Amino acid sequence: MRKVITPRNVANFINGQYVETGDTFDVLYPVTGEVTAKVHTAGQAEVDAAVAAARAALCGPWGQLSTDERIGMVIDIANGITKRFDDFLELEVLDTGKPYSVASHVDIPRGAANFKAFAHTLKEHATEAFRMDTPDGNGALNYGVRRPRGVIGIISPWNLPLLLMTWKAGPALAMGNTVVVKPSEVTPSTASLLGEVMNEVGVPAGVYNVVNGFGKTGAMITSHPDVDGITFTGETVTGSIIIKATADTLKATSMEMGGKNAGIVFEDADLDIAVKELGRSCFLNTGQVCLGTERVYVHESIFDEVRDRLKDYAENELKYGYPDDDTMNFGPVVSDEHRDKVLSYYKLAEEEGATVVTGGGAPKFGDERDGGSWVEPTIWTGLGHESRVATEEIFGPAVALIPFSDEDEVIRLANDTRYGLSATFFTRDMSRALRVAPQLEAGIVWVNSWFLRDLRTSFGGMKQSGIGREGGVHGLEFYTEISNVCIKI
Ligand code: NAD
Ligand code: 6OD
Repeated sequence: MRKVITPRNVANFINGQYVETGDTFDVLYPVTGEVTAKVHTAGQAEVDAAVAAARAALCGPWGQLSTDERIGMVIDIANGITKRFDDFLELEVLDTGKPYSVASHVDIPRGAANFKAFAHTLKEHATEAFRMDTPDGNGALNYGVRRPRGVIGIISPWNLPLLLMTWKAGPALAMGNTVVVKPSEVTPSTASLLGEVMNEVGVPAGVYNVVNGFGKTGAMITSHPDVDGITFTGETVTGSIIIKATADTLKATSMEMGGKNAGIVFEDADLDIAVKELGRSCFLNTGQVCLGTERVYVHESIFDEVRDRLKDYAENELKYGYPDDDTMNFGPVVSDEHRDKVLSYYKLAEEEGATVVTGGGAPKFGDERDGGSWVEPTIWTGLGHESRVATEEIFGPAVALIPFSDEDEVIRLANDTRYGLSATFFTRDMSRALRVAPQLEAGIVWVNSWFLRDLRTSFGGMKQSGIGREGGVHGLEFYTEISNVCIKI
């Protein structure tokens, strides 16, 4: 159903209070293009205040909590999100235009889970200890001590706004840090709302801060002398700028960036599973998932069948509509700017000689949705492995199908990219699964599935898709500092 939209104010959240600056920009509802929010831009004064609050909070009541008390508070944050589930859901849908069916199953539950999953991590993982020999025969004992890194700057993107911000804020707070968050300018609302939950559950002022704005505001955090670490998710180009910006103040960085993830369908695959999982990996969230698949190598013997079945999936399983329509599972992309980028690749694909199997344009509704940011799910054949469309990240609901003939060849093709975030392949042959998986140059490999996440596992990209790993115990490396204590006996 069409929503009646009254634009909201989205304020910064600094030292436990909402701060408006009067310098606002608009967020548009991608379903129709209407203004849904006016966002108060943070300037240097607000960023300085947020960082100062975060630094002071490290030594205040937050820093004095026992580990068990902090774990309890982090679990309260998770429960606080669940209690306000519908409020988070509504704002995420207004900012992104995604279907409720997607946001209620993916974004908001993971927002809460990201706090629960890391609540106990620091407590449950022993640090190292080594006894060493010394010339006097008495020896010495070395043991590691972990402490929070300090003030963490979180710079997050728009595709899964709450999920990807809390993926960093969850472990950061669980391990005793304080944070200054700069959400995407396109989707700032849920990060701001989380400030209310922090106050409701009694998180001390200054522990969680949000500053809004464009890259310029983000740059004030990445170059700030009082920020100890930057964790970033976004485009590779932005990541490179951020790494340079952190050099003068020598900050630790954790970088999760772009991808051009490969899918592979071997000739022995269960095609029911392959088509269903590839349908999700190419089109879920309108193709705006960093782990999604934009190039699928299909064994030549089953190429036509896979092409036809994926076409059927795109044309019959994906349904446009208003976000609250229960049968709807395919929304707009996040903005007109992003729609134009995706459509430029649709045009380029034809220039590069693609055959359009389905889609290739923008839908027309004949109603107010024609003011929104919609594109069609699109499948191409006939593109070369080295075409721009098959090598550059589109970040939309579009996939190139490319035939291959043998295993070594397809491993080489899958790895022939500057990226290395994820890969997903389909086979019934367990020996092949075990043989191929470790040869794929990707931080995350799925076999006969996609986006099946256990938060205890490592997460991150190789090559230009990322530096560092988060998730489970791996987050300890970034969110804590280890000191070695050596005691001579
Ligand atoms: P983006 O890089 O444009 O923006 C990400 C964030 O960086 C935003 O908050 C933005 O305001 C901020 N920013 C921009 N310039 C900055 C600067 N100079 N200094 C500091 N901050 C700055 O990315 P996006 O368009 O929001 O997100 C889409 C991209 O994110 C895609 O490339 C996608 O692959 C990637 N992504 C990666 C992962 C992962 O886990 N590897 C997850 C999700 C998205
Ligand atoms: O599942 C996760 O933990 C995660 N960080 C997913 C990222 C998805 C990218 O769009």
